[in-house]
Amino acid sequence: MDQSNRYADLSLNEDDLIKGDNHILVAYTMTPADGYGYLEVAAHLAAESSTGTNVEVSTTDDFTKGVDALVYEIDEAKGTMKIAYPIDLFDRNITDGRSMVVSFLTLAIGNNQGMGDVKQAQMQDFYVPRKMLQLFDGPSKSINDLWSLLGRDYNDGGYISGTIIKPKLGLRPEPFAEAAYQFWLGGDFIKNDEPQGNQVFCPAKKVYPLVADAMKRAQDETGEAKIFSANITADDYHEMCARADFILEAFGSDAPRVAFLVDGYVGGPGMVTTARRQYPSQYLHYHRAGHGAVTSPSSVRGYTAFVLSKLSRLMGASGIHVGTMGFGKMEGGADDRNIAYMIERDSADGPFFHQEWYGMKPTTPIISGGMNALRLPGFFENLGHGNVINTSGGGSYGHIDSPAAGATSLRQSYECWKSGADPIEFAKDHNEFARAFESFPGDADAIFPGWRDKLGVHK
Ligand code: CAP
Ligand code: MG
Repeated sequence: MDQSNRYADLSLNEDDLIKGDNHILVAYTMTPADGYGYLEVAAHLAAESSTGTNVEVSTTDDFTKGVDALVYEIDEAKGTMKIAYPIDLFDRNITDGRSMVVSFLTLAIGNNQGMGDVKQAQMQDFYVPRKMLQLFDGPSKSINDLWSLLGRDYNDGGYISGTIIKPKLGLRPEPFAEAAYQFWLGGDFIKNDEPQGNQVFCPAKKVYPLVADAMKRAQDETGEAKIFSANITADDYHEMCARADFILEAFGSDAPRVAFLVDGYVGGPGMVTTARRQYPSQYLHYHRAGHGAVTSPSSVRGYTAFVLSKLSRLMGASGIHVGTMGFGKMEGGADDRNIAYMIERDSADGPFFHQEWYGMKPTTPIISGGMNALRLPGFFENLGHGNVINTSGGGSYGHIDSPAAGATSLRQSYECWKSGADPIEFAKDHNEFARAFESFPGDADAIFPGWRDKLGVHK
């Protein structure tokens, strides 16, 4: 049934909708299934995403029609469409009247993902009006708080060198804590890997006190503050809180420098919000493991990595993994820098919509995935700055000298880029950075051809 007479109004003007401050706007790529018209399917998608179904129902009244989502733009040639969602459609907390991301997802990317007349539909961007933006939690802590905890300038603390305890699984408590200590002798920030939690061979109640002791010893030895991002991901709310409470108690006076890691894609907005609202004093680290199922460039459904990152800021993630923009091991490209800009700035352009954040705290771009000291300079050059958290697992524990040398090589890599120095020349005076070339010879060959002769390194 063609519902475009009700769920489409192509005369609507986007600037007017934005001025009206009463609609969330969403842009999708969409291809109708064979035999269906473009506007017909777009309108059906709007119906199913708001007040309708596939047929008219007798219970609809005039008020209902007043909150219809409306298709206001289509470009059949490009395969894109835009829907204006009245903000009153979205669910509000009965506890405090605020908004919830899960309601936005249920409507804007819910049933419309499985309709028989849609061949593919993927959310590319969305715009949140100020009136609605103010109802989302947003981050409680940001990179500024980490810089402060690290004793740096609150507004410009620069690069945070980090790692992930590797191997991903299989370490028992003592070697786990030792791996942490060894990295902290050169680096700032350590995270649990995304599946690390309370494995039977590495009980949380055994390992976290040892990691806390490792942090204390590394701080004493280096004279520098250190940060640990502890994974509190769990299906159950009470389990999450039990983990968080135990970890904070285990770290004691160092607890302010404990961030909480949540596997936010597989856990969902509810899990992220549990961490955000129950532990607002801790930096909230959103790991996005699994997101590729919907965000991979090969996907034609769900939403993009850009959308996921923007959603995470609304949820209150202090930082989210944004990929390595073509410089690491995961999918992504140089243009993904717009993801970083959207979550770290107060005003930014997405692929379809400009967004003002009106002072909502920024979400830190967290850079991880196959990174090492050799790959970082190109990354920083592409992004244009190094005010990020970088977690290099292989790039630290794969350094041929030590995890601490790996950590130092990351820091030196940032200093090299920031100073504008030539990396080969810089390596001649910075041993850990130079040894990264020998640690990752494949990368060295690809990024710095002729490095062996220039550095006097022979096989
Ligand atoms: C990186 C990592 C990260 C992924 C995340 C891993 O380890 O810990 O979880 O890269 O990807 O488990 O692979 P390495 P993204 O540093 O050893 O590669 O940040 O793109 O979500
Ligand atoms: Mg990982």
